[in-house]
Amino acid sequence: MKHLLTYLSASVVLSAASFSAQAQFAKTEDAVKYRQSAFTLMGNHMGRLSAMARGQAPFDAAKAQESARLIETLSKLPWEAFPPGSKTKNSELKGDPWKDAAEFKQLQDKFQAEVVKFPASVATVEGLRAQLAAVGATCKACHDKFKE
Ligand code: ASC
Repeated sequence: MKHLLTYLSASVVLSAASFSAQAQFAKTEDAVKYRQSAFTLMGNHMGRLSAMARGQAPFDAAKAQESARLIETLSKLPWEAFPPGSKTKNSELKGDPWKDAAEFKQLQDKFQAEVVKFPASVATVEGLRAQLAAVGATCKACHDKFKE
């Protein structure tokens, strides 16, 4: 019994180790889905904020802050889900973010630098408009280079 338990706990440790060695995704398509899920959710919340900024939805500071905080959290997720070569037919990638890794990282950093200011900037509709434009510009800079 003791040997069995030792064996079982060793296997759990080993499979956990091999899971992390494969970087969190068993298949390339899992990584693509993971990063696209994060982008889809960010896009949804950017859309809610954009509707308030344009007056298509009533401005609500609490809702705006909730969306801004979610975008801040979600903005951290996609980047580990770009394993080398994960340009698939579903991936909407253009260019080569692995060859141009420094530029890809710089575009992510600029995006995150604006996103961290988001929650504090949406207390007024003017603040929301200004920071939505700043964040959107960093989305666009990366999309222009790397998104189909
Ligand atoms: C958004 C959104 C994007 C970016 C991009 C900025 O609101 O969903 O993908 O801003 O359109 O140009």
